[in-house]
Amino acid sequence: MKKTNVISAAILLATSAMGSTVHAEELNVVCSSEQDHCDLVAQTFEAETGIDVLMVRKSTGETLAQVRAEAGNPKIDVWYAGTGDPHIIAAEEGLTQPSGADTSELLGWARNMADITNGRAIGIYAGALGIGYNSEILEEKGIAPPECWADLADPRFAGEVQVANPNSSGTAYTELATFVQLFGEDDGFRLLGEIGKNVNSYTKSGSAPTKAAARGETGVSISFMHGMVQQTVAGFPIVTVAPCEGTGYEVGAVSVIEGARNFEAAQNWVEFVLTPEVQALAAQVGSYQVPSNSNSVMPPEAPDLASIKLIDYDFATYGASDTRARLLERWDTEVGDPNPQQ
Ligand code: S7P
Repeated sequence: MKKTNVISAAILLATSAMGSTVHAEELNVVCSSEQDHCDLVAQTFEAETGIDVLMVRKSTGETLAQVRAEAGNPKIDVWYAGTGDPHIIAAEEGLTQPSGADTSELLGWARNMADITNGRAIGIYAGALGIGYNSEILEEKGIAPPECWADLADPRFAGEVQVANPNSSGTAYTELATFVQLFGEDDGFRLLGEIGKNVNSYTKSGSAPTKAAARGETGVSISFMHGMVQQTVAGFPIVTVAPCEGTGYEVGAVSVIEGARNFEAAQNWVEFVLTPEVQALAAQVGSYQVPSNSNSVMPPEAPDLASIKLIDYDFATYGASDTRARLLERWDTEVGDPNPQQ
């Protein structure tokens, strides 16, 4: 079957499973994955349904801020992709609503996201957090590569580490929550502060540090491993490290906004992005997360989560509004970004 036919069949199934046909002609989406991943999914959805997609790309923390600001009068219908914690927070705050999508084909971690949020957020992919380094830069400077999170606090990495700001970035919030779960809260913050002395810039978006490392602008990045693999596949000298202490991971999610003006189209979007065929599109543009549909093709480039020492990430706790607010406040006070980006 040709790819478009497969996707058409998936859409047909998705819409008929909901017992509805497509009436809306417009859908407003904020997408928190990479721009080309967002564009490909939106274009495919438009081609299959005839619904116009108006989409902007925003980091996860920024999207949560927008959804909160627009509560009661939302301009967005769907929040697609981005780390799960802020999606869980939006659900907890009543800012999103259940889509009614069928989750029976999804892997356990994706259904867990739906369970925690009473169907308001559903897992679409997973990815582990790691360390990336530019092997040419480190070799040129005679710096021994990192193997562990704790290595990044070593003075040999002075000015060489780049990571995003957890206020705007879901990736960096995953890092913060991972450190707290791995090392305990006080020691986790202590280590974040020590690494902070080596940080040259806190970026707004979570994937920016690895792109900067690929361009040779920084020696080391902290981000999701699939973004590092993307740069390696593209030919850059980026090496991906699974930190020796273990690491955390994200479950990327999709949510329908409470009060969405185009609810039916939003439901169609959710069904669409849960299909194996649409999830498999991501790898075409170098997005190598692990797809949540058990029938989707696993990109061979995707980091093998089973071979990485993963913590049992506590999504219910770290995806709680008060936990995030408290940890971010502590991060601002004890770690902090001396030059916050607007
Ligand atoms: O690039 C894809 C990805 O790593 O980005 C998402 C991330 O949450 C969005 O970026 P921010 O850190 O800027 O919020 C991940 O969900 C996704 O895997």
